[in-house]
Amino acid sequence: RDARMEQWREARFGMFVHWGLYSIAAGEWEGKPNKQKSAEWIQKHLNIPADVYEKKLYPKFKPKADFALEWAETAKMAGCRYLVFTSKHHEGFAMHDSKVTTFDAKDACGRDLFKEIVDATRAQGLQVGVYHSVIDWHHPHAYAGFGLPTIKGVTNQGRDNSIYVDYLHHQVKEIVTGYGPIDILWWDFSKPDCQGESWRASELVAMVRKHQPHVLMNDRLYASSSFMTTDASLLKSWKPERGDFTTPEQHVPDTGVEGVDWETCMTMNNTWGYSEHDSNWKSTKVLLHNLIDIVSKGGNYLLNIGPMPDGTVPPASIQRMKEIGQWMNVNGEA
Ligand code: FUL
Repeated sequence: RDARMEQWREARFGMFVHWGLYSIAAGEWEGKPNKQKSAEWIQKHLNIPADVYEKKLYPKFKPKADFALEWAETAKMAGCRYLVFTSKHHEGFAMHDSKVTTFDAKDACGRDLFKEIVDATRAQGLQVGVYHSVIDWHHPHAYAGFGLPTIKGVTNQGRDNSIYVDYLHHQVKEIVTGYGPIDILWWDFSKPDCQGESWRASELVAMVRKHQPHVLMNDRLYASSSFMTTDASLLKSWKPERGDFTTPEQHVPDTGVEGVDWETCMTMNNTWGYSEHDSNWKSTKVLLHNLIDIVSKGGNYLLNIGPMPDGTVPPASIQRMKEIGQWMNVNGEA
């Protein structure tokens, strides 16, 4: 494991990218702003049925040429050594060319965006990370106890989750066999009532390892509260059989813990997915302070950008990444 972890540990700083159909909604539905954080959750927050969501957003998905180059160049400019992008978020829309659904980029816009992103990332010399949601609000058989019934009129009645889990495994197999080496698989996420074998996790992990022996995986196929709290004792209770590293979310643990690899993921404003209603940007100074704090405690920092509907990186994010890069040029390691 240590040999596999080496590059990742040395990398220290990565760029996270949340981009999907939710980016088109941009934190608003029929003129109504989503008041909650996390614009990528709009479908759930505003109780939008999957077919209504698809009908409205899918036809509008028209990425610009070379958006992936812009992402990879932004990461490189900031001094990131890896990039993790959403191949599928909870909404269920897949960036790769999937043979088991038409709810994917290839069918929506005629392009395999997964390939475009992986190629651009590699071309900049960055490690490739894939965020893949095991939660799926689109698949008709998926249920997971993530409040699915809170979307009005949707219940788990008549759903056979094992059909969805087959689909999940199939899509992951397409990803790990179709695009060359993948460095990181970033699963998201589980809760006590749906975790581990609910996803047939051991089989899934074994299949991934067979095709990608060196890939690193986070621990979110298993429920864990460590990603929601600052208490380092939760890092201490972490169990390595859950994955290669753990993922405190939106915070920096009080201290690092010997033997536990961890990565803080964080937004620059309040949302992961793009929102026109969120301008609560952290300053570059705060972001750099976090980076230094994290690195000094032995962790990695995965800093998020939420591109606009056509893939353009918001100017406020570009500016911060640029300033971080300037600081890195003067103070960072070679
Ligand atoms: C969370 C997700 O629900 C958010 O939308 C985001 O992707 C974050 C990194 O993980 O658990």
